[in-house]
Amino acid sequence: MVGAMRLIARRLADGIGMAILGKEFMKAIKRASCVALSIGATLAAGSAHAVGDAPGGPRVNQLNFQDPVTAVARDLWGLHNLMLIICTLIFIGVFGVMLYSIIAHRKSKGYKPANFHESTTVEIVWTVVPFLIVVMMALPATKAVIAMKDTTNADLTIKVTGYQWKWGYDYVKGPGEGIRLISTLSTPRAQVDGREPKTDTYLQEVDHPLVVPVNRKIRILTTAADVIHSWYVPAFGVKQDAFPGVVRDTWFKAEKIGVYRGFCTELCGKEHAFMPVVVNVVSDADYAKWVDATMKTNVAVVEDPKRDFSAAELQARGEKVYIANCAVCHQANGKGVGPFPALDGSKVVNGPAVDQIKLVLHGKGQMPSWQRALNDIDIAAVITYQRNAWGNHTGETVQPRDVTAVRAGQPLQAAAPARPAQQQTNATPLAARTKTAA
Ligand code: HEC
Ligand SMILES: [Cu+2]
Repeated sequence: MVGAMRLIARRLADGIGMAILGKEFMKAIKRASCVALSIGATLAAGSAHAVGDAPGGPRVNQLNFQDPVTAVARDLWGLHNLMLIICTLIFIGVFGVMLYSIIAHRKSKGYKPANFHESTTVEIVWTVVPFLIVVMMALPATKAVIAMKDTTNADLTIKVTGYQWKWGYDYVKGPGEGIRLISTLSTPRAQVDGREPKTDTYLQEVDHPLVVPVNRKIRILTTAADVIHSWYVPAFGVKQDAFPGVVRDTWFKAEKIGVYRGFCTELCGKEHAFMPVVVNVVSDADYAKWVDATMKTNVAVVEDPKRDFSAAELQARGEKVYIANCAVCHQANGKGVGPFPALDGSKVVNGPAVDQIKLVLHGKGQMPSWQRALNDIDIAAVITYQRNAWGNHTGETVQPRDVTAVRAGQPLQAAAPARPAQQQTNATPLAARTKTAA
């Protein structure tokens, strides 16, 4: 019965619609509703997939703030609740009086409205009462803001640099001084593309998390190398914009050992959603151990960009740098995709090395500049890798000091910049290079 009625109604609507809008338009509407239906079905299927709480991140269906682990985050939580209570009380008060007046003094009961103008008493009351409420709200809020800005007496100072699209961490003062980390998303692309099931830390995991000791005051200096980013860790109550050319600061003192997750909160381009923040809070002893181990392997501290690197070393390192930074656009197989050119067989990659170094350092069009995001060793390694990967067989290595030279605008050691015909020799063959170094 209902079905039949619905059918009639639809026929009627179709008829009217067609008369008014024409046949083509109705077809388009039907097609659109089909698409909407199938999107709905896909979403429903997706939500059937079990998702768990992200350890150190938000819980499933979490509505309130993340559990605070710093004094500032607790202050924020308290302020949030205080404001909510004040707003709720005002809401109940105002609407209570209003509803009561509307119902109790309604015209049908024979009430005659009062008809007065300018009551000084009322005007004073409705100025003074909100003023007191605002002061009541502003006092604790000001206290919290002042506490957030007090970055003095830090145990450890870390500079956080936002890059499109990763975070750089430089330990500039305190234990671990000199350590430099580049923190890149470690969720495999296959999960993003839906070829693999998503884990609970989907898009909230990185290769090198920031590591800090528990119960120590950590001062964070934020800056950016390209566009504005923002460093945000909800459990710490810390959110600080990172501007290119400007240094801002903030701090936190985590009171509980654990992993905490946040993200970039300033729309910074295409991969904005792919630069999470992960902070590992560890005990003093574990921190000392970590510093020790990291100092031994950390690029900036121990490795000397002036020394000669072996081809195998550069190749192995270059592959890692490539996968972490370049494969997004140029693809892991070097074949490129859409507007991103293939590097396999590319004229630039198989041409003079100096041109490739310049391009990677400075970027071009959609190709980002890497001069600040990667150090000279990484750039030399990734270029060496590209020149000898897939179908490219130049047999050449590019040494970190070549990159240093190009950065400084100097010619390469073996280069003869005055004679373009000799440009090909900019990249010394592997064998020759090894000999000159010996
Ligand atoms: C955001 C996408 C993107 C990323 C990430 C990226 N590139 Fe590129 N790359 C491009 C685009 C686009 C071009 C073409 C530039 C042009 O010619 O206008 C290009 C060109 C190149 C070329 C020249 C290829 C040719 O034949 O013209 C090289 C070499 C290169 N990129 C190396 C790298 C390296 C090394 C990395 C990683 C450190 C990297 N790219 C990361 C987008 C990207
Ligand atoms: Cu960002």
